[in-house]
Amino acid sequence: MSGEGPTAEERAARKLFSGRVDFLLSAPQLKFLPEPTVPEIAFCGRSNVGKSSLLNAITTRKAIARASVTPGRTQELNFFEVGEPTVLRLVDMPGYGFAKAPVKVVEKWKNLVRTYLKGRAALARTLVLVDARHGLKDVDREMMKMLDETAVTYRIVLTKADKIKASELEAVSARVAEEAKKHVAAFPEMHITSSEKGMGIDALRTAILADAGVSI
Ligand SMILES: Nc1nc2c(ncn2[C@@H]2O[C@H](COP(=O)(O)OP(=O)(O)OP(=O)(O)O)[C@@H](O)[C@H]2O)c(=O)[nH]1
Ligand SMILES: [Mg+2]
Repeated sequence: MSGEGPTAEERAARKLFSGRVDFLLSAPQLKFLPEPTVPEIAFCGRSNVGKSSLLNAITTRKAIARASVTPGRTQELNFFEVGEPTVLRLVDMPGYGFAKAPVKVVEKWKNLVRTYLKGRAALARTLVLVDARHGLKDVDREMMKMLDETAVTYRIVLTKADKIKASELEAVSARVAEEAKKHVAAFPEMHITSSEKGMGIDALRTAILADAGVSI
């Protein structure tokens, strides 16, 4: 990382996300989804990949989204509103690929997520989080395939970058980027982040605002 400070745009984005962020609602079923009044950005990824932590880092909060040590805790679509008045919503999705989840729970999750991702007009962008230590797993590929069939493009976000050496990080990101090329709906540009260290968060905030069409 260079020693340069944040750009004016990144500072403005940080200011917006440090301002009003409120938990709106938790939707365990489609009928509980809020009216699609503002653009939404969805956070998808394997259980324990760091979705809630990333949402906390983006909003400069410690625990607005529950970050758990128990994998698979987020079972609903959790909506957070940003801005005063609200300019966009962040959606914390349930994690997939949790081996211990009962089949019925997995089926319910798949149906909820698939229907939301395929049919949500307000969905501006999906972020697919991938653990930097592990790279893409088959469940991620399955998710990406499903997203390729939706009208919404997605950004791949590597998480927990602080947990591996720079050389390994380079190798994993090169592999993931190469594979992402084969997915029609994947953005060519990848994000490398650490919620713990704040790495890549400034850039991701401005990307989210651009995706949501929010000018700052
Ligand atoms: N070192 C490090 N740990 C992280 C980072 N992000 C998340 N973690 C840890 O990883 C674990 C899971 O993080 P969560 O944010 O709860 O993951 P999640 O994807 O929301 O998990 P589910 O909601 O259960 O699917 C927690 O113990 C976090 O503290 C990171 O950037 N660096
Ligand atoms: Mg979570």
